[in-house]
Amino acid sequence: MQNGNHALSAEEREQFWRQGYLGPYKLCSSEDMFNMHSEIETVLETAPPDHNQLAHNRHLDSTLIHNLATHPAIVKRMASLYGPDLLLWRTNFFIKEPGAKEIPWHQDFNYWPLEPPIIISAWIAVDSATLENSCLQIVPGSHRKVVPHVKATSDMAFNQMGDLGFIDTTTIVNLEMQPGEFVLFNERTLHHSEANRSDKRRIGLAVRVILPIVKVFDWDAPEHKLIVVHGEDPVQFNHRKSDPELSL
Ligand SMILES: O=C(O)CCC(=O)C(=O)O
Repeated sequence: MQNGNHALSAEEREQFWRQGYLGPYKLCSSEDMFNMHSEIETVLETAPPDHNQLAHNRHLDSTLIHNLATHPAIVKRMASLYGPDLLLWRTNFFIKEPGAKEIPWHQDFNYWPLEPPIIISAWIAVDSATLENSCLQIVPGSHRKVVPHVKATSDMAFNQMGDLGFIDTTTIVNLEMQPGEFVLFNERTLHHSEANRSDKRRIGLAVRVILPIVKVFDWDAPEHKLIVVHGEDPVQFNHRKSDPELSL
């Protein structure tokens, strides 16, 4: 994996506040990511110790996923934007096999029990993500407006979606990425991915990081714990895990 100075410039920070996203940046080479594939596939086929959701929170039991989610290329950039104290809340794999449904336009904070709802996500390309196999798409600047969410149509992968009457998709950015690249976006940045109409699988790993002042209300298993990934947790509003107990 890559090392180096990952602090963001003033210009990049300004771009994040203006556009609601940054990147793609490189976490590791495509070859390095390719070499992780078989272990990632093993993780996705192995039941986690404390819940049965194969695609969620595998950083809690897999050293590899933990190391990807907490890589300095991600965490240092997040700290450049949000200050030194950061907690890893969750990770989720988004696995889009050929034929997988569209993920509707949405703002993440609509779904999550966070108070205040401040969160930054990194989305890491495990497979190459192209327009053909339904890469992530975003609307730059959309984070400055709250969009109402409504019941999603049955062709969507989620139950709720942003109301299309409030979404201007004329300025979409297609976040095509090589394996090992990632982007950052915030809780209100509108994002989406088409149905996967190709014959190529597309896996992404989303990493959700909050500030210590953000309280997570009921969501995961009661025993779910957050991890300090940078700085410290001076307020201790959330259950924390001090040392990850990794088994895979
Ligand atoms: O991977 C996708 O297509 C959607 C990802 C997403 O909705 C997210 O990371 O919040």
